[in-house]
Amino acid sequence: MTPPADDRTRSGFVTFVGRPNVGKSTLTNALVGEKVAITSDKPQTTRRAIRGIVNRPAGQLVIVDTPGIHKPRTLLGQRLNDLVEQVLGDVDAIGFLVPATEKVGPGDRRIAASLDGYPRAKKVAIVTKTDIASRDEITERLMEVDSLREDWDAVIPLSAVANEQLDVLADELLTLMPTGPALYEEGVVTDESLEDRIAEIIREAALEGVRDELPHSIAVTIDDISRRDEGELTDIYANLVVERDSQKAIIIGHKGSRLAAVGARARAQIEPLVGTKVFLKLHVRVAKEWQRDPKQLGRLGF
Ligand SMILES: Nc1nc2c(ncn2[C@@H]2O[C@H](COP(=O)(O)OP(=O)(O)OP(=O)(O)O)[C@@H](O)[C@H]2O)c(=O)[nH]1
Ligand SMILES: [Mg+2]
Repeated sequence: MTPPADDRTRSGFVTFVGRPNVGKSTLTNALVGEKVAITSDKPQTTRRAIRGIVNRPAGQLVIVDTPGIHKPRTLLGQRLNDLVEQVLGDVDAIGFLVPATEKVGPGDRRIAASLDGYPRAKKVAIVTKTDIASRDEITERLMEVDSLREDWDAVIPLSAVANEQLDVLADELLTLMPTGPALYEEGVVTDESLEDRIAEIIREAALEGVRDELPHSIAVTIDDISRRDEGELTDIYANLVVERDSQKAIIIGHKGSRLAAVGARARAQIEPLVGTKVFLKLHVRVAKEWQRDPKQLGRLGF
């Protein structure tokens, strides 16, 4: 069979936006079918614009997962919001996410209204987390979201965790894309570098079980990745960066127990990614108030 001509397939860029923690990254991963973006129950997990590629018979979606939009309290927060704005200016469609379990609030309204600034992009409202919402909640949320804008191309309820209605969303988004050939080769799921993916996996492991301000204070850098033992082992030297000495003590834990658990969790995910056994050496480093310091932010890639 000959593949369909380019003018019969569609391809383009979609970004998911919404408050922190609404499920943008979880949805990105579910559509891609592989974890390309880390997720957590802490707000502001995503700090980069991460591309996930979705291939379907009718075409290709390049999903750009973005940080949650919030009232910034640090320079980092400001830069993350700016990043979202930049991405929004470039995409063919915007998926605006609201969880079925929470009433639409001022933050959601502000984000929905800000989409006026992107007249070229198609707009789809997505009510997420339907697996943990009641029927009444879902209906109420669909109505609330529907009334936020007049120009939704679609309003779709779904669950990324329970895999409900994901095909409906993917099909709808594809119909909104321009015609054209695939933008990434088949088999490619993201254009994130291996180093960045590893750093993110370590950060995700470090986010588990920490509270309050600490999740925001954690950053990860990689010093070195190298193979040894005829390529059967990968050595990874990484830094867990925090903002204060007190946080360093928490991250390390009693006799290093917390840090060891973080390393074990991260390694379990890194090994299948690199395809070898991994020796992971984590070093905890303090960069005072890095979230507010332009120089430090630059060094950490923001
Ligand atoms: N039950 C349920 N939980 C979900 C669903 N989608 C996301 N979650 C959970 O919601 C939390 C936040 O998910 P993320 O995907 O990290 O949210 P996000 O919008 O990317 O968050 P930021 O990157 O911080 O802006 C995690 O604990 C997810 O497991 C869903 O469809 N159902
Ligand atoms: Mg995210």
